[in-house]
Parts: sequence; structure tokens; C-alpha cells
Amino acid sequence: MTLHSMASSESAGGGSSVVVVANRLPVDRVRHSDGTDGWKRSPGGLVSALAPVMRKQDGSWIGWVGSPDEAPEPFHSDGMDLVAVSLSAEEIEHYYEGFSNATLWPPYHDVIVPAEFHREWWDAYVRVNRRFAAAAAEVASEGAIVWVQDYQLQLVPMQLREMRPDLKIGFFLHIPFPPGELFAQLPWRRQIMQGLLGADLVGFQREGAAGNFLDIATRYTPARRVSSSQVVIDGRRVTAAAFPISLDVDEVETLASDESTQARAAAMREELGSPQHVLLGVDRLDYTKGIRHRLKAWSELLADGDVTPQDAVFVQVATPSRERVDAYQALRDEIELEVGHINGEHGTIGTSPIHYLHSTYDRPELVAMFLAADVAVVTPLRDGMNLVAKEYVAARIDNRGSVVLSEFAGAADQLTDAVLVNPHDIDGLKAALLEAMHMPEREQERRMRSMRNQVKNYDVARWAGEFIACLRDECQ
Ligand code: ADQ
Repeated sequence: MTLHSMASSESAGGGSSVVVVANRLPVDRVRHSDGTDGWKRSPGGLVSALAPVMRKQDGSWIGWVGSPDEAPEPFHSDGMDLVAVSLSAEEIEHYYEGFSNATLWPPYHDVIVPAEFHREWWDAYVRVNRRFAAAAAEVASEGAIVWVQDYQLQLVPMQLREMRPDLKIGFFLHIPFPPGELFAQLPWRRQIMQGLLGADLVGFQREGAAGNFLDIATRYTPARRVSSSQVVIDGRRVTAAAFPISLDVDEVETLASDESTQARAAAMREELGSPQHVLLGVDRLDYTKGIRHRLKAWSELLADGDVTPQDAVFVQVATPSRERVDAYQALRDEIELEVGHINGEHGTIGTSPIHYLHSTYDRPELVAMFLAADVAVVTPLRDGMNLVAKEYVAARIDNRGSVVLSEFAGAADQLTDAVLVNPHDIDGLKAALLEAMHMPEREQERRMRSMRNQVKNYDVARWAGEFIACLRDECQ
């Protein structure tokens, strides 16, 4: 979707009663075919989740535009005021690629790769968080609700509270919150907890994460536990609870009902050689997503003769991600080597058992892929939620298809009718893939109906509505 150009924009200003603070603005700069510049809604979990809510609330969104030293004047776009925060090239390296993605991301995801600790990265994290807090303090009206998003901005709640004690401050963590044993490794564990405790409400994807947070708060700060979901610090109550994120179901269903999407899905199957089974993985190219384990299972199924490239094709979409962080470069090399190995070993002229696509797609193309696939393979080693699993379910308006889902994804708490797996157990993963491929149609339908009911009943509007109600002390 192309958003209105910012050229002749109205200015933000005036004070917003709802403010979202996130690392990224929900738009990317694009060059149109006629040579003019504009903005386009960005792909990604957070953006997919929040954009519809913000449009309805007419709020302000504070974030970085995605390239160094760029901060256009505030502009109005698609029903929101967008306020850009500028980051220098060095801050991107230290605050974003460094502290956020190489220091925090690993311990919050089970230390699948080791964390890196550098004091200059921390200094940049503190400085940049304060810049976001100052921007929010400026646009928020008296008593406004400010909703801070995710691990890049964990210090903002306390920094903002010090600047604007009148605000209601919420924080939502999109990724897992680790157990105390892992969190304890962080040299700045006390400061991070103090930062988060500046919020009135801290939301997590899963109950266990909220429990970890409350335990750790009492370990490293003067916070005192007063109930199963609350601590008191400096005379203030801080509530921690689970708010499992969801998606804009209507958007996905509308695309899935469109004849052109369905025709595209049929064409995709033909282009794949009309195999009996199409399996699909769609992930950011991230070591948390379990792509290597999945490839190993697929390779063994081919070697064992349980699947043949004539009757089954695996399509793995791996969205380019964090390409300047070392661990991500190494992962890409590894995956591409393995895909080449599997196709070299098991392919024939005219058949490839794996189609690997290192690219970003627009929403209609992605939904067409979901409709073309018999099995969605969603097997992260650790994932806050995983919206792809829910998007696949939302797209299956025909009540067909099955989902192989890791129990380590937050989505496993809601999609209990998926074929649940431990992705570290390669034999279990192989068995789950076969079970999903050979699931009788009636069983597919029963499970898909139940998963679709879950996703339709709890969509992103409800997720945001419940969080905001709770922040206003109107928890259900
Ligand atoms: P992510 O780790 O990015 O998000 P996910 O929840 O799967 O993971 O969201 C990815 C989003 O990007 C989905 O909406 C998907 O459709 C889209 N996408 C993926 N590949 C794409 C491609 N090639 N082209 C276009 N779009 C693509 C973080 C956490 C998750 C949590 C979300 C939301 O890590 O656990 O679910 O935030 O809270």
C-alpha cells in the first residue's frame, strides 16, 4: 500500500492522546516509477500488527526512518502523525546492530548464539533511548497514553516518566523475556529492569515471560511483589501480564478471497511442477527461526525415501535481515550451502526438492503462497509469537492445510490444533512433517476451523484494545 506523500504534509503538533514509540516508523522511503519519492508501509510483525490500530486511533508514531542522519519534519500519513527520530551511522552500529541485536537478542532467545557485551554499545543505547523518550514527551498531550514497543527501547519508560510524570506509560515486549539465569548475564541487568519498571503496564507474549519479569524485578531492584501480576516500586504499582499479539485478520481474509490471489496461488503450484505436497516456510533469516533444523529434517526425509522431489516440494522464503551483524552473515552462508547441498544431492533435471527465496514479498504474493501451500512449517527454536503461523491460518478460508508449529513459539499457546513439535528433536520434526503432509482432509478441516476461530476471535484490534484498556485501569 502506498501512503500519502509527505511533501505537502500537515504538521504533527497539537498534542496526541495516544502515542506509539517504536524503533522504526511504519513506513519505508520508496522511489516511484515516475521518479518522485514517497513512503510505503513497511513489512514486518510490529508494523503489520499496529498500523490498523493507529489509523483508527488517529495517534502519533515516533520512530527512526531506517537510514542514517535522516529525520524529515513530522508528517501526517495514513491517519497517523509520524515523528522521525534521527540516528547517526555510529548509533545504528552501536545502539541497533550492536546492543539491540547482538547484546540483547541472544539472551532473550535462549543464547542460541553467544551475546556480545561492549560498554560503548550500552552508552549509545542509553543515549538513543533518551532521544526517543524526549520526542514522546514533546508530542504527548496532558495525561496521554504512551505505548512503548520492544527490546530496543527498554529504558524509555523510566526516562519518559522522569520527563512527564503525568503520562500513562505502557510497554510491550514482542520477543520472549528470558528466565533469571540468562538475564543475569547482562552487565546492565539492574538498569534495564529499572527502565522497564517506569511503565504502569508491561505486556508480554506469554504468561511465563511475565512471571520471569516479576521474579527478576524483585531480584535486582527494590520492587516488592504484591500480587500474582503486580509489584510496587517507589509507591507505584507496575502490572505485568500476557497479551498475545495477533494480526489484522480481515486484511488477510480479503486478500485470500480475491480471485487474482487464488489464480496466483494456482499458478504457483503449476510453476512448482504440480507436486502432491507443497510445504512452506516464511521467516526472517534469523538463527532463532530454526531454518537449519528444518532443512536437516527435510534432507533426511529425502535421503530415507519418505518423500521424493516428484511428489513434494519445500519452499523456504528467507527474508533478508540484519545483514551487517556477523551471526546473520554466517547463518546465510550456512543455509545457502545446505540448500545447494540438498538440491545437488536429491534434485533431478526439472525437480528441486527445495526452492529457496531470499527476498521480500508484498502482501498479496505472500497470501498467494499461503494458499498454494499444503503445510506451513513454523519451527523456531524460540519466538515471541510468530505471526506467520497466524497469517497462514487466517488465509485458509477454505479450511484446508495444516501447520507444523514449534512449542517454543508464543503462537503454540493459541494454535493448539497445530501439529506441535520440539524443533531440536529431528526425528520428531520428520514425523510431524509427514503427519501434516498425510493428514486426512476431514482432520485438516476440523483443526483449521478451530484455529481459525481462535485467530478470528482474538485479532490485532482486540489485542491492542485489551492492552490499552488495561493501561487505563480497565482490565477485563
Ligand atoms: P519477527 O521476528 O519479524 O517479529 P514474525 O512474527 O514472524 O517475526 O513476523 C514477520 C512478519 O513479516 C509477518 O507478518 C510476515 O508475513 C512478514 N514477512 C516475513 N517474511 C516476509 C517476506 N519475505 N516478505 C514480506 N513479508 C514477510 C517479532 C517477534 C515475533 C512476533 C512479532 C510481532 O520476533 O515473535 O510475533 O515481532 O510481535
